[in-house]
Amino acid sequence: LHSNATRVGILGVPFDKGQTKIGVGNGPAAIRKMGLIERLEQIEGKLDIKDFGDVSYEIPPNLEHQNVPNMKGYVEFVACNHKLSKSVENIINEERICVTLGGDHSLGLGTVDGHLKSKNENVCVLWVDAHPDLNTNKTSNSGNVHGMPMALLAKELSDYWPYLPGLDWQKPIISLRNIAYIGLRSVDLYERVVIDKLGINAFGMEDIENYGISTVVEMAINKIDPNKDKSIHVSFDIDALDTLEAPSTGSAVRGGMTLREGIQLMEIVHRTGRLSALDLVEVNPNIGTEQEVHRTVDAAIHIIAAGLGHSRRGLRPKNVNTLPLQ
Ligand code: 4U7
Ligand code: MN
Ligand code: MN
Ligand code: MN
Repeated sequence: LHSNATRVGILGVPFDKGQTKIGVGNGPAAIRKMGLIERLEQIEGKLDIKDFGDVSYEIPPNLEHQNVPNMKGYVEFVACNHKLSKSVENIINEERICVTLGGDHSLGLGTVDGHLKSKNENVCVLWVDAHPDLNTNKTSNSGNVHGMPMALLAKELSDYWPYLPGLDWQKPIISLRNIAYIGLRSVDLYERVVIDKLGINAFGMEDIENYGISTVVEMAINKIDPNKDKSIHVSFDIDALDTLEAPSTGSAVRGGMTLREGIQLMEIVHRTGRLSALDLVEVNPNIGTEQEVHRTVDAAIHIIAAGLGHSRRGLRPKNVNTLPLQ
């Protein structure tokens, strides 16, 4: 391989305890099985891809009997994310773009944490999602922790949490100034209050309609990385896409992004040259028909490939002179 090939690390997180539907833990296997790596190998310039397999974790004995009110699966969530954070940190330290395959979105805690540690906090996050995932255990109606990772990551919300046993490693935390949402259309009451009060960069579906996706992505990146010197983290919840594009997911909301908009978003991020981590989460192969699962997983692969440099213009031949053109 060419020495300056883009280096990529693939990491599976078959974690499903952040919500209550069966199957989201099968996401990584489904994405790999449909040929993710083979499709990435076709990208121009040849990527240097290393598959790190799936994250496994054990519950440390001192955590076993802990729990926090209205946070389902708390100990598994804490244990898995601790391990995940270290893996992501190591992969980014190897100068690889860390592509994390979920699993539910509670894993965003560990991936962003590992990224922050590796890059000395010089990180900005694009959270591409129908939902802001900004609930605390006091505001959540569901108690599902996949709706809480942003609230745990945000510096400005740290006073709103009770003591969280086993989460002391989750430092540093990130300022909401360095975070932007794209694709929002299902925002809970308190999430709305927090977004408005703290002036979080939030680009909803109506902004995509008004400005178009490329302007929205450029506005978002300009807000969170005005000097163009930050390491970019994209946490892409497949439910950001419209239900017709990605039906096999646990919290589908209609009226979402087209796959074309998702691809365009990722192409723009790729062109910055600063993408260091990409999460692709909430693909649930146990939801929907075989055809719907296929469509959803295929969409996920298109999103990842666009972020890593796949071009819709096609490949350039190595030597034009040998082509059978008259
Ligand atoms: B996902 C929800 F109430 N806000 O907290 C909640 F609408 O990672 C949904 O974005 C969370 O898929 C969705 O349970 C979490 C609900
Ligand atoms: Mn999410
Ligand atoms: Mn979501
Ligand atoms: Mn396809």
